[in-house]
Amino acid sequence: METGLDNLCVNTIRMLSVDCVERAKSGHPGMPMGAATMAYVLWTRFLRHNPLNPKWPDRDRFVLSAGHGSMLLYSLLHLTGYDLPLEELKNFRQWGSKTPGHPESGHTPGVETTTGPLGQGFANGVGMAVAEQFLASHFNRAGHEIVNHYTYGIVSDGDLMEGVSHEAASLAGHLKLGKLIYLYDDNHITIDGSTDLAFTEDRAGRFRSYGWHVQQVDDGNNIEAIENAIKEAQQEKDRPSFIAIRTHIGFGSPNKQDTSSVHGEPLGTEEIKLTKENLGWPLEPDCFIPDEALKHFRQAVEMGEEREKEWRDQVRSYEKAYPEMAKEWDQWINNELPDGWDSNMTVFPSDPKGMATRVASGMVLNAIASNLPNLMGGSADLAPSNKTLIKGEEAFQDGHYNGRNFYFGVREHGMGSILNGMALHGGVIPYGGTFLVFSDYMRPAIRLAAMMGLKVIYIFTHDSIGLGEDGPTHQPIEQLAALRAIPNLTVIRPCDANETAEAWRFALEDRKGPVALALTRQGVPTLDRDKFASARGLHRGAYILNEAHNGTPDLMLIASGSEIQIAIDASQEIKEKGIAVRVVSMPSWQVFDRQPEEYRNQVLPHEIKVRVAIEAGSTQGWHRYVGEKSHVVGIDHFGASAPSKTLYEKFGITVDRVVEEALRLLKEK
Ligand SMILES: Cc1ncc(C[n+]2csc(CCOP(=O)(O)OP(=O)(O)O)c2C)c(N)n1
Repeated sequence: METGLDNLCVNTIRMLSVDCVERAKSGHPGMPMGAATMAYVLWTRFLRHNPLNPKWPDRDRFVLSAGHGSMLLYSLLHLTGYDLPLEELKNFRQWGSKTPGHPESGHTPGVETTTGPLGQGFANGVGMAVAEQFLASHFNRAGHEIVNHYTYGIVSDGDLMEGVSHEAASLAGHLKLGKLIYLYDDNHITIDGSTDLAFTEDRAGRFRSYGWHVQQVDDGNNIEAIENAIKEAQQEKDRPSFIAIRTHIGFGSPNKQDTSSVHGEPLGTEEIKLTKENLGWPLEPDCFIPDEALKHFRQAVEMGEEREKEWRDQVRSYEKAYPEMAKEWDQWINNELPDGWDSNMTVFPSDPKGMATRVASGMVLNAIASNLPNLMGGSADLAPSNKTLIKGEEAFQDGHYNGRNFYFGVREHGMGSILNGMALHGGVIPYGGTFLVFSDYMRPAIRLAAMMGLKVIYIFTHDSIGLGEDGPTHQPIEQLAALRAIPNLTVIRPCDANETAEAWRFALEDRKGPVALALTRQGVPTLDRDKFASARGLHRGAYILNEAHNGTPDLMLIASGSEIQIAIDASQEIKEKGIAVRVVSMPSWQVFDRQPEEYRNQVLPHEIKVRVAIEAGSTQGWHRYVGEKSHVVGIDHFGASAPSKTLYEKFGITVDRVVEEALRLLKEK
C-alpha cells in the first residue's frame, strides 16, 4: 500500500537527483526521476545490505546498469546511510568527489560495479549470480546457508539494445540463474528520441524465449504492483527474472517528462521550479531531504547491522561444524592463495622440439587447479584450442553449480563482462579463453576489468601468424599493441613452456588487475635453462636470456613469445662473426615498465644503441624499447592464409632478416 511517506521518499530521490545534476550543470536527471519508485521499493523493502559494511560478503548485489543515471544510485546510497555525505552529492561530477559522472566501483562505497558503457552492468550481474551459485553450491550445507543472496539490477532500453546483454541474458536463461532479478526501466526513450525509432522488438517475448521469468508492471509508480512483482520474482527459483516496468522518464517535469531532453542535461531553473510545484515539493532549499524521509531510509542501517549480525552468527556455527570449509571460505573471500598453492607447478624439461605455449598453459592450469578449487572458467567455445578445460571437473550447469568448467558459448563479449561480474562478486578466480584476435570482441569488458583492477585471467591463444592456414581473419596483428595500450592490463607473451608456468604464477599472485596471456598455437622449443637464464626472469617483464660472453654487447636482440627462438638463432650467427650480442626475452612490457630504473638500465643499457626487436605483430610501440635508429622486425599489414612457416618467410620474420638488419645497423653506427 502506498502511503504519504512512500510518496515523500520517492520524491526525495527524484528531487535530490534533479538538484545535484543542476548544481553540476551536467548529468542525467530523467532516468532517476522515472525509476525512483522501483528503486525505492527495491532498496527499502527487499535489498539485504549493510550500509555500514558495504563489503559484507553475503549482501545482495545491486547493479545500476544504466550508469548514466548515477545520481539515482548516489541518492540511494546517501539516504540509506552509506559513507557518502550530502556534501559529496552536492559535488556531483567534480574533481576529487566521491560522485563521479558514472558509478565507479572501488571509488564510492556501495557501488558494486563500474557502469556507464551500456550493457556491461547487465552482464556483470549475470557473472555475480554465477559466482553466488558456485559459492553456495560449494559451501552451503543443510542448515548452514552462508551464501544466500540475490543479484538485482536496474536495466534500461540502452542496456537491452546492446549486444552484450543478449549474450549474457541468453546464458543466464540457459543456466537458470534463479536469484538474478532485473527491473527494466521501460520508458520508451533514449537520447535520440522514442524507442520507436530503432527498438521495436517484443522485449518481454525476447526474455521469455531466453528462458527468463517475465512480468510486466504497467504503472511504474505503483508501489504495490512493483513490490508484488519482486516478491514473485524471488519465489521463482529456476529462472532469472525480468520485470518490465512502464515508467516515464523525467517523471514530474511538466514540459520534459517523456522526452529525450531530460537526457544529459539539467532540467534548468525554470523547469525545476515547475517540477517542484507539480510534485508539491518546497522550492528551497535545494537538495532538500525531509526528516521523515531520511529517518525512513536510514532504517537500512539498523536493519543491515542486524542482518549482518545474524549472518555472522551463522558463520560462527558453520565454523564449528565445518572448520576446514570455514577456513577455505575465509581464504576465498579475502582473495588469498592457500600456502603451497603452487606446489604442483609444472617444471618443463628442456626439449628442442618443445610444445606450444597454449599446451603448456593447459598443463599448468591442470597442475595448479587441484590446489586452487576456486579457480574457475572456460572458453568462448574454443576449449579444445585454448586448453582451458580442467580435467576431471564438472561443467557449471543448472543442477551442477559446483562445476568449475564454464561454457560461455560463442559469446566473447558476454564472457568478458561475466568474468568481471564473477571477479567483482569475489570468492572466485575467473579465467576465460578465446583466440587472441577475438580479444577485440571483448575489449569493452577488458577495459573495464583494467579500470576496476579486477583479478581476471585471459587465455588468448593462436597469438600470431604462426596459427597459419586460418588466414588473416584469424591472425592477430594489432591485438598485442591494442591490449598493451589499455592501462592497468598486464599482457604477457611467454616464449616457452617454463615462461608460461611463470606467467600463470604471475597472473595468480599479481593483485593489481587483469592479466592477458598471449599463447602460441604452434610448438616452440622448451629452452635449456642451464644454458639460458631462469624463466623466473619473467616476473621482471624482461630479462637477459643469453648474455654476450665475448665481451660487452655490441648489440641486443629483444623478442617475445615464439620469436625468441629466431632471436636465439640469429644471435648464434652473429656471434660467429665475432660480434658480442645479448638476447633479451621480453614477455611483458607493463611488468618491465614497473621495475626500478636501475634494473631497466641493466637489461637495456643506454650504451647499447644497436637493437633489433622481433615480434610477429604490429611494430607499434616497440620503438620505445629499441630507440629510433634501431629496427623492429614485425608485421604492419594483415596476414594471409598459408602454412605458418611460409608466412614467417614471406613476411620476413626470419633469422636471415634479423641478422641482416643487425649487421646493417652495426655498419651504420
Ligand atoms: C555503450 C554505450 N553507448 C552509448 C552510450 C551513450 N548513452 C548514454 S545514455 C544513452 C541512451 C540511454 O537510453 P536508455 O538506456 O533508454 O536510458 P534512459 O533513456 O532511460 O535514461 C546513450 C546512448 C553509452 N553510455 N554506452
